[in-house]
Amino acid sequence: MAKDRYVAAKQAWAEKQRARGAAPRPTRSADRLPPGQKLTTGFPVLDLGVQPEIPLADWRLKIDGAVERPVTLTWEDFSALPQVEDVSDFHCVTTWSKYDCRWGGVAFVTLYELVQPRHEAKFVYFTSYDGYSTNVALEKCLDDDVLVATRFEGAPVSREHGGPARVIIPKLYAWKGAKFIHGISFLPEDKLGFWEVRGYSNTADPWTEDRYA
Ligand SMILES: Nc1nc2c(c(=O)[nH]1)N[C@H]1C(S)=C(S)[C@@H](COP(=O)(O)O)O[C@H]1N2
Ligand SMILES: [Mo]
Repeated sequence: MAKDRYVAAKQAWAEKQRARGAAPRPTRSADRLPPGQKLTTGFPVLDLGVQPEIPLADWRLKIDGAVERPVTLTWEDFSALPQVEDVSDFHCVTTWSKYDCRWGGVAFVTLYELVQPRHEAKFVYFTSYDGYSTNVALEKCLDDDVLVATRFEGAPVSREHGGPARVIIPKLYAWKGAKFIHGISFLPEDKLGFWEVRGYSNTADPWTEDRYA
């Protein structure tokens, strides 16, 4: 199952990379705003009251758990991985949505490929430099629009928006995307994150208004 998703995502990424610059982006459907959401043109900031300052020389991304090859990446290591760019919509559970966010960074599937999760890995647990955490089913992370982003609209992701690097999972409410990312663990069993233990939905689908558990 995860393998099929993985292959499909790799294929979709290849197609997107090929199409970039060649063809204009197809017009999206008119009903792209999920129920109960309002469109914003600004970019609100949501955090736990801490915006950690992480010098790039000190930044690390540890990827471990049920994987064949756990790694701890430096900024240099991370920057040497294949970089992609993707435009997606952003939906916050507090009812604002932002269209056409252009993120750049490393596709989640690239990290998946790097560490080689074992077959028992079914969930992903993300941890951040500000003490935040969140959890997502592995198959949701393998969609072709999921990335660990270091760039927003062509510039480095700002500290308030989760720089140096943050996770983007466009199809889920944005609390599932950890800012200030520090660790990614592949787990056989699910483990609830910061908001998930505080009553937020574990699945977080904006299209079904799956806000609270
Ligand atoms: N590390 C960390 N990541 C986080 C959060 C946080 O408080 N800390 N808030 C989440 C929530 S609730 C949302 S809506 C988005 C907000 O991202 P933004 O501040 O760039 O709008 O980040 C998510 N990721
Ligand atoms: Mo949020």
